[in-house]
Amino acid sequence: MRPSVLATRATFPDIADRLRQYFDVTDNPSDTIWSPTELIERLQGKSGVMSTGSERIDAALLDACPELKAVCNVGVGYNNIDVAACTARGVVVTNTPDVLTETTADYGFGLMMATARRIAESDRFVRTGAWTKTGIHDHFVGGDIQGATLGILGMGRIGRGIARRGALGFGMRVIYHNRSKLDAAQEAEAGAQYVDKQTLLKEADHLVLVLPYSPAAHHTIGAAEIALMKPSATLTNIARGGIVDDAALAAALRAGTIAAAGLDVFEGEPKVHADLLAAPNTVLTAHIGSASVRTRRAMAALAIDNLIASLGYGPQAGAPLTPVNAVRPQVRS
Ligand code: 8YV
Repeated sequence: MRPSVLATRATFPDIADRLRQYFDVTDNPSDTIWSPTELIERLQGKSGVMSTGSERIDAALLDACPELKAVCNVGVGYNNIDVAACTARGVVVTNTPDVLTETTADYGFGLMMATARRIAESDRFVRTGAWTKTGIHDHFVGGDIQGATLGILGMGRIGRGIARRGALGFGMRVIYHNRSKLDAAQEAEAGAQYVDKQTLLKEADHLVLVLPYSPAAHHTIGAAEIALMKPSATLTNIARGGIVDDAALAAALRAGTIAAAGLDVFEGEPKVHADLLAAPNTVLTAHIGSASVRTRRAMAALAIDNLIASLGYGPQAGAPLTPVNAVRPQVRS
């Protein structure tokens, strides 16, 4: 009997067809967001799931779905998955790193630029019809990128990509803070210099957050951290909601503690804090850092190849391409 798998969100049909070569597939063409109970119902009898950040895979779900053997997430981040609970139950977990690095670094850099140069704010102004004269001295003046200091918190693959763009493309001084310091060769390649967190906050003209979410990283940036930043500084978050205390950020933006914020991720998204929605000096986007057609297709393809391999089938049988835990699946074919 062919194993059954579940794809929780609508994906590219031509790529998803590959799954049907090996499995009976239940998918979600209408892209409905299922409640935890609905998800558990749909996972009954399924050996594998192609999941996304919208679904929480925790111990309670795993206990209710004992046949589940593989959780293959579409996304480099996997804070929606309790990896320890999966490992303890022999469930393979995979993610989709690398294929999204450059696209997401492009986006982080672009959001930072849009924020510093007030692009969205000016766009909104033009649309109101209130533009009657081309201003000179105080007309949407923002912060420079060229020659400014770029601060990066979290220096994984995407952080290093953003650093390279700043150092090589825009002549920025790039400083970073990370749990571990890069080695000299990596620092030279990224054009970035390690500093402590306080120095990063104090010296960055534009601070970009790219660290993974974990409970320990909750509210890494709150009122106290924002207070250390320059009043002219910008803050860009492409990491995860919850890394920033959104209420504290909204208050700081209103008070002029910092100049502006570019946010692609939010606490409790897709809900957005009302004070952030109301703040003129924000650029708010809908968690689209990796959203280029090529990259989203590559992410889906990688997640599908991981699922096939994790259930012991296909050319990579038993050896998922990008595993998160060390559970080794049985080979079936
Ligand atoms: C995904 C992301 O779109 O890769 C990640 O971690 O945040 C995004 O690229 C999101 O996770 C959807 O699952």
